[in-house]
Amino acid sequence: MKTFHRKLTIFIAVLIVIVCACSTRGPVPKAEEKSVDQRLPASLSVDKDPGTMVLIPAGHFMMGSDEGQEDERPVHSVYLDAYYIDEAEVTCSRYRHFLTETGYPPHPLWNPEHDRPEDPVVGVSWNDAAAFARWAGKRLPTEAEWEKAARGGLAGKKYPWGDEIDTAKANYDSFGIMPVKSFEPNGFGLYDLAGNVAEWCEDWYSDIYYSMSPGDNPRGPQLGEKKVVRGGAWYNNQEALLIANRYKNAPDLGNFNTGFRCVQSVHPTLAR
Ligand SMILES: [Ca+2]
Ligand SMILES: [Ca+2]
Repeated sequence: MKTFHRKLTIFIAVLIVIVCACSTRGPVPKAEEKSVDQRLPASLSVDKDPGTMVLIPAGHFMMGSDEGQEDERPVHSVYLDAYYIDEAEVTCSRYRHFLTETGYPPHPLWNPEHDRPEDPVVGVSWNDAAAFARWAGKRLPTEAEWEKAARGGLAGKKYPWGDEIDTAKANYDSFGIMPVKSFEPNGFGLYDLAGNVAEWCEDWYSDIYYSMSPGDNPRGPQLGEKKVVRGGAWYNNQEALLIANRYKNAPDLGNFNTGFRCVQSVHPTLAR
């Protein structure tokens, strides 16, 4: 009888352990996806170009707008792997460092006597921006990476902070460039996605790309004539600053309105 009682006690104990183990198991795939991002540092900077980069977690977002221009339609779901993006536009100070280190030829609008160090660099062609990014061990953002970053974790909003805009929120309708980070950051801690200087993206531009875009880490059309430019600039009106607004320019041309920021893919060793 004693033996029977002992066996019964052991059986109940084992049963309790099994029940507890089962009840503490959460939804496994979701928990695993989250834990990869949780192991990554929230921000980092690289030695060559020590501007702060912010982690944008892996996941889906809705890209485009059904209320904007034809090339912003249709709104479609896009999944992106985690990546890091510069919190600010590349400054004159950062660009000067690149020129000094590499001997890369300065663009025609480069004017070190008059350029303030914390102003975003302008006058850079897409080729110049891509050369800077390569040197820094970074790259230009895909159009989807730029838009996800600009949305700051909000869904379906017109601007990086919401639907209303005024000149206390961004540099537009103004008389010139302002130092980076002159306005509040968005929900991801990123500055000046809307306004100040427009920003080069990696992708070739196509007005019909959204109707054929892959849903998983889209990289733009294979070929094109112009590169995507996003975010609007200091001289633009508020319509140009809409997150979904798409613009483009020839890759060998620079102007007074366009600069860039860089991204970096999550290094496999960091994600482990
Ligand atoms: Ca900008
Ligand atoms: Ca447009």
